[in-house]
Amino acid sequence: MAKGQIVAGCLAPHPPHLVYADNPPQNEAYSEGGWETLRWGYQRLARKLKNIDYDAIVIFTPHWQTYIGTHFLGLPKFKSKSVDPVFPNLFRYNYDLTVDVDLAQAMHDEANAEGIITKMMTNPDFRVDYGTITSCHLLNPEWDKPIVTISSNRNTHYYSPEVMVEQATALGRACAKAIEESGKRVVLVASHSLSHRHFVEEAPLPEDMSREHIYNHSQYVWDMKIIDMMREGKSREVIDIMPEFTEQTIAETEGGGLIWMLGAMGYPEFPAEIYGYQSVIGTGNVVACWDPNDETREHVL
Ligand code: 2X7
Ligand code: FE2
Repeated sequence: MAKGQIVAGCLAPHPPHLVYADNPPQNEAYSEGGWETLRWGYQRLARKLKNIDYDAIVIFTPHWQTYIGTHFLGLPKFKSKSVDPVFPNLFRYNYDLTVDVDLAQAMHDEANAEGIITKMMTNPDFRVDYGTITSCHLLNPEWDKPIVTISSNRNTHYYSPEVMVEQATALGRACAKAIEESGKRVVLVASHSLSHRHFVEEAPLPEDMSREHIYNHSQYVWDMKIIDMMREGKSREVIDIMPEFTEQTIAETEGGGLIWMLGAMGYPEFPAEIYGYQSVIGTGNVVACWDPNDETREHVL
């Protein structure tokens, strides 16, 4: 059997606004659009993924927060309605998704061997978080690939951003090993924004783009710094600076997604493809992809 491999790594933010703005049949709310810079970027990345041969999407989400250990979706099917607790007006999404349980179990076992406390989620009534649904919907609206969702243990808050770097790195190493041994071709997804200060009052019409803007210049400067480093292939430096970035911008990197993904990919030294940057309720969001294949990697933006 050929060794499995990571065929792409995506940084895929999950403001539910982006699904709301797309008006897919699964979502109950109706919008007049909005946030096109991000949505068109996502559409371009989704087209790229269609041309890559892969077996499963593995996604790490900060909105499935676990306080004891790291959990993995552990049943072949999950079907329910995902409602954003903060924006139920925008996001009530009926999902029916398939899980690659073998891959989830292999990652669980390897993580366990690394000394990480782990658990398989086998409650059929478990409601999948909106981070998973939003990023997966935007990257693969057809939902024609099985997924594995990995929860975010609250290391940053229990301990510190430095402990998060250590734990998420160990988890990335374990997942990479499980993928290699599985023989599968896998797309990794870190589902989160960058800087995360946001508005505290919603516009009367959420998709009114005259109300959307960067919330705080310092946060914007930090985001641009991180994105420049991604473009320059400095992923190790991105991780080195992550504790400070996370503290200064209360970034959603606190959940560990990017650390996990770049660690699993062996800290790529090639440039990330950048598909778009835009604020959503003032938070900083970039859609980016690390394509390890020299022949298909593009300079997008
Ligand atoms: O979860 C989110 C987010 N990360 C960013 C923006 C808006 C809403 O929800
Ligand atoms: Fe979020």
